[in-house]
Amino acid sequence: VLLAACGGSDSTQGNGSASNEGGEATEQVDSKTIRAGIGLNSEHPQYKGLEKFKELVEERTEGAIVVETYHSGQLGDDRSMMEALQLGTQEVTVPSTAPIANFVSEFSVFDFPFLFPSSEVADQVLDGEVGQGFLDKLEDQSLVGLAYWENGFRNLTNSKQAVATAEDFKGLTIRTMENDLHLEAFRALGANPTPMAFTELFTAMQQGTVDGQENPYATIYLEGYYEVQKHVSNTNHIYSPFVFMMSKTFFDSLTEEEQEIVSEAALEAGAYQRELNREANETYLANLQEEGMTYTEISEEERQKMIEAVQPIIDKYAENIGTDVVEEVYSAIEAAQ
Ligand code: TK8
Repeated sequence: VLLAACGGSDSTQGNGSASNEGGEATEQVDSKTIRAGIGLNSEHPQYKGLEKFKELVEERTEGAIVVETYHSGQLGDDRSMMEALQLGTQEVTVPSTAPIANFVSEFSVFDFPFLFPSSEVADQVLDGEVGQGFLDKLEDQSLVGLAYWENGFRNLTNSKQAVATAEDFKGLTIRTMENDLHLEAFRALGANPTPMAFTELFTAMQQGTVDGQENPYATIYLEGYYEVQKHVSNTNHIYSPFVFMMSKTFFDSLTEEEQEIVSEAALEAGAYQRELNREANETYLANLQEEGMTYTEISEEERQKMIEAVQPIIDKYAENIGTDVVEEVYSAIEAAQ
């Protein structure tokens, strides 16, 4: 694009009309473009975080990097967007860790049921050395992990029956993320799990292909699942982190200064996103009830039964991932408490 005297007039000569310096006026302004896509809609804190990232990057690079934001799976689902990053046809996405495990299997550890006791503990583990170690593993997959954001604690909804006990999972057809650990954990609970991309979920519930799903309250409310689901329980069975990642091809094409700017912006936008997300996950349970959903609390006793039901799956995956890696995560969680 040839631009004569564009926005950056303060950095050029004072009376910068197009006529006084041909060289300047016809200089090619090739700003680099980041296409950043996510699965959730524009009301979700995930998108607010992306908008914050855009604002920070465009301001700090003075427009040398332009960020285009896409929500609601406009560019694809978590898996296909990661593939696009690998191919270099998309620059940024922010998937849940569950689909990431299909690229780097160790990521499954973060999806161990009942692993993190709180968001704050998760922050410490993910933002510390252990979390960084996992981000580094993405590089082999041509992906650069820049920050952990938050999806949050997942809760079960369905259209059939209020779920109060471990027994109540029996017979429910539940959509899970595309991740074997999730699949096996729900099977162990007695449910009938069906892995599916997030982008297909609403229709699947609407058409009754699945009875239920599990996601944090923010997603359940902001995606309007109360329109097609009747019951919600605070199963809090898995804490889902998001990973803000960039195409390695693109990251490597940036100057060192630009790399620092995008890295810092991903972290800062992430801190903002986490804050909004926690507020949202706290607020929206009430909204779901206002919309007519029944709410059932899981007793400590029943949660314990759920923990026992999934323990063999956790043990199996711990062995597959490597007990040393898993132990590292466990000790970091302990140290954070
Ligand atoms: C959004 C997904 C979603 C996740 C899921 O792209 O698939 O259920 O919880 O929020 O990452």
